[in-house]
Amino acid sequence: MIASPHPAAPPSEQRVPVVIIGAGPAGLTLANVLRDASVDCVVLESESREFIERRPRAGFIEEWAVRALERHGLAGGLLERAQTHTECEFRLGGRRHRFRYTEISGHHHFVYPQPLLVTDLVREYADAKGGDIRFRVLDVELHDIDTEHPSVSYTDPGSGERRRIACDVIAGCDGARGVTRASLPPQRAHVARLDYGVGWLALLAESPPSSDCVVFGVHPHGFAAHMTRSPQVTRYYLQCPPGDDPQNWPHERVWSELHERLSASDGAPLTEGRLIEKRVLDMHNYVVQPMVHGRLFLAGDAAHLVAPIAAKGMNLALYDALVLADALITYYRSGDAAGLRGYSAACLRRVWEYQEFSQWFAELLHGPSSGDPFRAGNATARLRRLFDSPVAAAAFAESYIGSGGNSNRG
Ligand code: RFL
Repeated sequence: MIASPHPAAPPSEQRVPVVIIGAGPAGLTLANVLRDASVDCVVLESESREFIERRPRAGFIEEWAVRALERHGLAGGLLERAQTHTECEFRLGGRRHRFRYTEISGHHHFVYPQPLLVTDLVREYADAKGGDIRFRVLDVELHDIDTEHPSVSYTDPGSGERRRIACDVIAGCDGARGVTRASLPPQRAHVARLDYGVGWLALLAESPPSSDCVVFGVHPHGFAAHMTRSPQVTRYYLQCPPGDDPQNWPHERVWSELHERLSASDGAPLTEGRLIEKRVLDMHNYVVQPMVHGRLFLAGDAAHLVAPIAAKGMNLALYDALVLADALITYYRSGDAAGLRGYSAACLRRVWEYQEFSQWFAELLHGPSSGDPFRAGNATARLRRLFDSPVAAAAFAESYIGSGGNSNRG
């Protein structure tokens, strides 16, 4: 793998060791770590800098991931501004059940909106380190990924000219709807997929949090959740039919269902606010196996999607990026390609741990409203066990905070 020396690139063509497609958490983390190790790379991003620095998404980052970013000097803003969360709460039958996972596991979550993390990572890579990142590129295409001479071409948004970059490795970090996964030959792309058959209405409300922790509402109408994002903005979810139209959920209906599904006799009422994001996500997961095809290394959502049930996707994206960065740096320093050969297996182990937990957790949340008394009974037993059995509680805490299984990356 990656053994033979490259011919010089034709003059019209640029050449770098690594082309990274996508400037999300995975691509930007990889780019920063490679740049620190003097492994040259170019990042190609289809959106503008302003757009990616505002795109709302994740908020919950696991402690191991923050510590790994910190070791690479990438957690300054996060450590300064993030909140920490140590507990979550389940509400059902009008009662609150606190789950103190930090007390059990010794680890906590950091809450830091994804756009802030992306802003920090772009600033560090492009402004502080002078890294090459090209925004608003069009029509990215991958070439010869099965050969020792892969390349990436794209249309320059300013000149309209087609450009080509020859490289050793392409890192496919372009998310769930990118071009890299779609470039895999169909006979080589083994995609394992799970559809939950439910939708989630993902909401961002311009209102302060109504609880000091994540609240999961388990209700016969469907699941609901409250998650802090910042002192001014709160994320809410409402289970809905898959493919539902967000227009079916006007302000009054959203708040009435949230009040109903998150009600607790001894809980503070929700603070309502203007809904600034309202979209329906059809809950599904997928995993591409293996995550490497020739010279194309997939990372993050390009390789696997975990429905945001247990807030895992960005954490996995960071994990992949750190494993890939380690493997590439070792390869360029010593010629040792073992890390690159082991990349897919190393990542997939954690990916499947997180997928399994997400599915288990989804059933706990969705079972009671499934209309199937057997699933509802099982889900209730699952939830009760968390509060009745210290062993079950410890297992849940470990998976929820993501501290178990593989060794964590530095
Ligand atoms: P991203 O963040 O999607 O970044 C991919 C980048 O690639 C660009 N791109 C292209 N660039 C060039 N050419 C092309 N053809 C391209 N096509 C796309 C895109 O513009 C983009 O900039 O992928 P990455 O880096 O793998 O990161 C994954 C995470 O973004 C994702 O897993 C999380 O947001 C998932 N997620 C959560 N994860 C957590 O760990 N904790 C959470 O609390 C959490 N909450 C969430 C979430 C995802 C959500 N949605 C929207 C599905 C909450 C929500 C509502």
